[in-house]
Amino acid sequence: MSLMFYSPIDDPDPWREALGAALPDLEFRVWPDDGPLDNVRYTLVWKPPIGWHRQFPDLRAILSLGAGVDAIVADPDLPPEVPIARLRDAGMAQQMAEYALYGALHFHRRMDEYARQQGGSVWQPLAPKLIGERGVGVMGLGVLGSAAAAMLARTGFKVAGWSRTRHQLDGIACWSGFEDLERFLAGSEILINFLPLTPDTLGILDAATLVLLPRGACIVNSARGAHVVEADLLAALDNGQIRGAMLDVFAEEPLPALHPLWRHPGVIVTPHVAAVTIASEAAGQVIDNLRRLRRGEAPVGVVDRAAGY
Ligand code: NDP
Ligand code: OXD
Repeated sequence: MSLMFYSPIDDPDPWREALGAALPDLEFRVWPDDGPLDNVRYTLVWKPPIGWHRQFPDLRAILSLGAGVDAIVADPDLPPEVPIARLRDAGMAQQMAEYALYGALHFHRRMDEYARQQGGSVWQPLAPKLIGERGVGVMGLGVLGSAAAAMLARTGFKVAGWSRTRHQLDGIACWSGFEDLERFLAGSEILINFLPLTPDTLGILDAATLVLLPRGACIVNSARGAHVVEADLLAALDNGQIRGAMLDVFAEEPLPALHPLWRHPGVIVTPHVAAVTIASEAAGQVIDNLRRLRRGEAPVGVVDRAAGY
């Protein structure tokens, strides 16, 4: 019985070591290899190619190396009965909250504007705003969004959150559903995205929604590039509707060298590092799920295929 590891970015060695120590009778294999395909019971994957899972006739579960599973569920050939389990936090919530806090403080304290002033040797104090009056909107109040929202609220920001179903979180004004989106966006001077990429959220930040933010709002996108219609964001940056954007994720990754977002003065680019899967933090969750599966139990963090996350 074996587990097949596939990732274009993750080093398999710490995973082989951790899983080998905890489950010595489970063969750990790294794609591509020339072993038999019919004894692969589990896969541990990041961005597997479409159609890749089809080759394992006796697959029992797909374990994601990430929190987001859009690249896995995009495969129309996945066997419907095979559960997909995603990582829940696994060391990412703290990293994500730090990224969000950094972005929120950067724009709240007008560091983007001071950086531009510095380029022209301009010494010009700008009006401050009290942190408790600065509206920060958190899109997605799941594992990562709720951790970030809590950290932002503890820091003193006026935090609102938006999710599919209604949440109740201390110190955070909670909105839900598309019927609340306009009111949520209207109070978001800094908007931070933690949504999963699903058919409902694809392109959610486009000209029609960006215009609902207060004029001069700033955006932090640490979820998925395809949430943002990049041409609409560039237009909103150019016309001043959006003052600045800190972007970790892009429709095409790596961001192509000639893409205008690289050079836009209002944009900070980071290379999909807001929250990274660290094997030493995440392996315990994967091992726990493999033990559950081998006992015939459902894994933790099963993706709702109909909802897409
Ligand atoms: P969760 O599934 O825990 O949370 C998702 C949240 O989004 C939930 O609150 C959910 O609402 C909400 N949501 C889903 N669909 C809608 C919708 N149509 N309208 C409104 N709200 C919606 O995910 P995580 O917090 O673990 O992860 C979020 C995303 O972060 C991942 O999917 C991934 O894309 C991204 N990510 C990015 C990383 C990076 O380094 N850049 C690293 C890790 C993750 P409800 O609570 O009602 O279900
Ligand atoms: C994830 C990611 O989804 O790193 O975990 O983007």
